[in-house]
Amino acid sequence: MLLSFVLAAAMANPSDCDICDDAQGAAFGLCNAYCCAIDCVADPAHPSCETLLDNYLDLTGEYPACEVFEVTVTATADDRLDLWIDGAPVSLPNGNAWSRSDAVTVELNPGWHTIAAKGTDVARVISGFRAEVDIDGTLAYATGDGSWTVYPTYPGAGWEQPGYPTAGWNTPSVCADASPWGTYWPTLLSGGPSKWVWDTANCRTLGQAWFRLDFEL
Ligand SMILES: [Ca+2]
Ligand SMILES: [Ca+2]
Repeated sequence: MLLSFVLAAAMANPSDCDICDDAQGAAFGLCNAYCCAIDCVADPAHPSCETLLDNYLDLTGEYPACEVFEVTVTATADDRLDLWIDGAPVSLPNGNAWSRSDAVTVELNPGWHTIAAKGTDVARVISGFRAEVDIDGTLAYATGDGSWTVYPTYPGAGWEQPGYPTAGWNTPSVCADASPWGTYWPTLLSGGPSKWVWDTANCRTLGQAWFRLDFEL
């Protein structure tokens, strides 16, 4: 009965919200009720939200569109960056170019997520990792803000996977002297709030460093 009322309310104002336009049939009704008529993102404690979400998940196997986050990772490392999002490797056209960042956008659902990055130096001058993470177009995390963790030696198999235990990992150090990078700031990161970081503030240890950002949406 409540669900019928909610669906009727959603259908009464279909133009108020177009985020569910890609959903079909019953899924459209459930999405519209969840995202628009009630706005469960703003009012998750509403008594109908849990049922609506369960029904939508059962019907489609996916979250309603208003519970999908657009996450953009912009990053580079001196000299090489390898990147994983939720354990899956990401192809980086500029992975071997320290002065050029890559920007990768993925859609993620509510819950915990992991961005993993391996920085590799090729024994040249200085080493560093730099990254910014936007959620739905707003900067959420940047290297140097204390949100990342780092491990100075190979952490072991599965280190890039969600749920990998990071006890004993450290907060990356902001590189004390960024002058070797001069004015060659990586494109897309230029002027951003991120800092060059590594496992020590010296940033002359070269070698490799392993980074993780575990965050909840
Ligand atoms: Ca790069
Ligand atoms: Ca280097």
